[in-house]
Amino acid sequence: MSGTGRGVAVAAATTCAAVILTFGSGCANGPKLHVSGTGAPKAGQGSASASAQPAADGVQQIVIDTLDGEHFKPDVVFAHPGKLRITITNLSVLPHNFEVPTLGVRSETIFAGHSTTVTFDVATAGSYSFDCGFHQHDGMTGQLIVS
Ligand SMILES: [Cu+2]
Repeated sequence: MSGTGRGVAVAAATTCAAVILTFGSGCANGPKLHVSGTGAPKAGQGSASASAQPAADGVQQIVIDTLDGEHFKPDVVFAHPGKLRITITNLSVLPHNFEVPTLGVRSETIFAGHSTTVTFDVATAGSYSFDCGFHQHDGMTGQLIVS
């Protein structure tokens, strides 16, 4: 089921925010798991950057919040080549999703108060744009920077 080493593998799992607790149970970094918002916000945009961190199972992971005003936070995510697990938590009232078009990644729709996790492999360093398929035209975009 892992699909490691062969292109892009996408797995999605849905729960209501409880998925964060699941991750936390096996993570030595506990309180640091929720790393969104560690960057410096830009005026008027709420822009922030954060780095994916290895979980107990060695997979890089990060939590991205979707906020009112059609923003991702963080909207600049740093990671290293390899497997990446992203949990998107929808803190806004609108439904959102998470897409990395150039990697063929697209989460299911995430409704208010819910979370979804996508896991995929990024083999090549580079800058990958991500977006919400519903609101990308409203500027709900971000950058995944793999180096
Ligand atoms: Cu959206």
